[in-house]
Amino acid sequence: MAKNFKRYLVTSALPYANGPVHIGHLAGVYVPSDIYTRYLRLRGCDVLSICGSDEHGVPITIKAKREGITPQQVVDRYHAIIKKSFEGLGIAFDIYSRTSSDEHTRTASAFFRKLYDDGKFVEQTSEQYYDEEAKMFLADRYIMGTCPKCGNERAYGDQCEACGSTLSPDELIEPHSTLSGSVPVKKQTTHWYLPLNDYEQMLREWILEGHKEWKSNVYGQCKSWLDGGLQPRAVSRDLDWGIPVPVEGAEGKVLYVWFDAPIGYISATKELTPDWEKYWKDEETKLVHFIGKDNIVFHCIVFPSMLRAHGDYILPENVPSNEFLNLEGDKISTSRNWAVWLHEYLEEMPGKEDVLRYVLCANAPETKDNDFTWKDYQARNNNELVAVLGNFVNRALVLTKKYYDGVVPAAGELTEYDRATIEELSQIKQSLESNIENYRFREALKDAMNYARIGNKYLADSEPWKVIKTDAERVKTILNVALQITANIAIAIEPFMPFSAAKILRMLAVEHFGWERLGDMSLIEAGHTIGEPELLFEKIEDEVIQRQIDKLAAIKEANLAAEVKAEPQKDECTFDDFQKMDIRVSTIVAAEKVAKTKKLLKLTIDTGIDTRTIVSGIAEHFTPEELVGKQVLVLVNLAPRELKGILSQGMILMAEDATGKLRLVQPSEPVKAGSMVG
Ligand code: B3M
Ligand code: ZN
Repeated sequence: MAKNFKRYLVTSALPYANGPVHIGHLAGVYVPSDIYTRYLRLRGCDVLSICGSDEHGVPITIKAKREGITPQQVVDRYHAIIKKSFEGLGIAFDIYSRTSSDEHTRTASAFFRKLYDDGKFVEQTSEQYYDEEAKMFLADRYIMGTCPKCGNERAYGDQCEACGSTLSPDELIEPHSTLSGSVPVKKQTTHWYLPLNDYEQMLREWILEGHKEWKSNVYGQCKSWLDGGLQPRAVSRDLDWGIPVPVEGAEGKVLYVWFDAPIGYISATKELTPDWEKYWKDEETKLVHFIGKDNIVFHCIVFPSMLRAHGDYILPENVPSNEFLNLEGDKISTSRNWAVWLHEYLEEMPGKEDVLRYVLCANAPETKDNDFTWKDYQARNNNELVAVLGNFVNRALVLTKKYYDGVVPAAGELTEYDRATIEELSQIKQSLESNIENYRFREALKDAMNYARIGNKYLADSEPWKVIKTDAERVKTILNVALQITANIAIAIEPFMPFSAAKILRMLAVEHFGWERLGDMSLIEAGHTIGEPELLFEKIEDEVIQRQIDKLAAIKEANLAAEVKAEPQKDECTFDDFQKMDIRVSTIVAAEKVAKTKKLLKLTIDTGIDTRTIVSGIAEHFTPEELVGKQVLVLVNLAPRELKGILSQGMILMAEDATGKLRLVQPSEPVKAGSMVG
């Protein structure tokens, strides 16, 4: 049963401050949560939107080690980049905080302490891997070894990235510490566990019975966790980065990052308002967590158990989570740099904030994984934003300027067709609202765009540019209707494309309207003078897109090169073996393709000893023209052999790069032909 809420508390997953934000994060979490909160604000609801950087955890300490800086330096750098880029895209959080803040340390410590004092934890001692050289316990990510499933020698203690298996450190064959390289030993350590099994019944009733309306991916994951039976989960770690466990004798132990991070939502709300408790502790607040699908268990099972164990807090009403967005057919990956990074996008595509917001929403992975491609980005911009939305708004404004010097004409009597159009428009609002309220943002965006589609059709059918010659009065009505539709568009698209909504209002020279005015066909009064029309969106040319595609191609090539492992060394040879080879600097004097073959080139070579012919299988790598005049190294005493009826006397030395492309091996400076190599 739909419940009426007094206020909303919207949280967006706290991004790890170990890298910038990319389009996958945006499509999965931040664009949807921003649409949702902007909509609620427009409706005049009491809503807070909370986010911040997640600054603890092992990935941050690993990044710091790798770069030779401190974890604090890592999080300072990325917190600043992430915060600024969110602002740049118009993601309007009420607060963007960070889990290294004092308020958070206080709040998370107090939360732990209360559970501890109330006896909600169980203490357990277990054996864990310890690095005797680095003198510390090893987080799973700090242990490497051979994957028992696929034989990859660089599998981590929690996962093998080669075959995707989830592992535990005990499963690794020949484990070693990535910190010192030494073989870790098992050592006893004590930790605090939250017995999730104690909350199983509560979770079953609350989710499986009470929230059947949750998205099927979220509900399904919860069900399979619950059906599998819950186990106690450690809420502390042996690590030197994080919030110290606030218990005596717990030196060297910190709160597990997934214990402290969700409490970050609470700390940030506290920082924002002294009134924070009513958002967290009053049943009339609707709490909604926007998250990525890899965070479902923490937000639906672990955090609610923590909140219940504490006792004072409400539980989320919904936990909308999207699937993953891929990029040009490949999984987005921070470590492989396979992403479109928000801060780079904002720099390289200035003024195109709404284009990205639009594309990521129109193509959001709401029910299945989806793919972002630059071609699709271009097509959506050119065919939808420019051709439909921009075109309609521009025609309405430009014609008003042209015929009436920008003064809004009064509408005369409406025709049947006008009425039918207005009727069609009036149908949209309800669907738009219900789609947003039920987290179907793609459909909602289609609804919002429908105002422009209908407007476009209205102008195309009514042809004011023709009618002006025969019935000037009628054109006044047409343009009045078109301007009312334009103003409605400014309201409807605001949650999705706030920059463009503001621009339309500026061009109309009117103040901001609230959501309740949506559907009103008298938003703009007759006699009002509009502002200067400008293009709402610009066509994106092929070159601009090609630059982005090329950038990704370069990343792919670099990744490939990094992945290719050098061949193992060949069997030993003696100095005499080597001496037998006669390698000479030579010059290619002529080159031609060998007829009826794809791969062969016939080369005429000046070896300094003689001029001879070599047939080489390199026609797919070089054109004859580019070879002529080049110096190369030639093994001249290789036994001659016949290829396609041509006697080949020697072999040209080549190097193969990571992509399989051949390159000539040349002296760094020109050398006299015939010079010996050795
Ligand atoms: N930092 C995980 C992530 O970025 C995490 C979310 C925390 S939400 C409390 O996938
Ligand atoms: Zn594996």
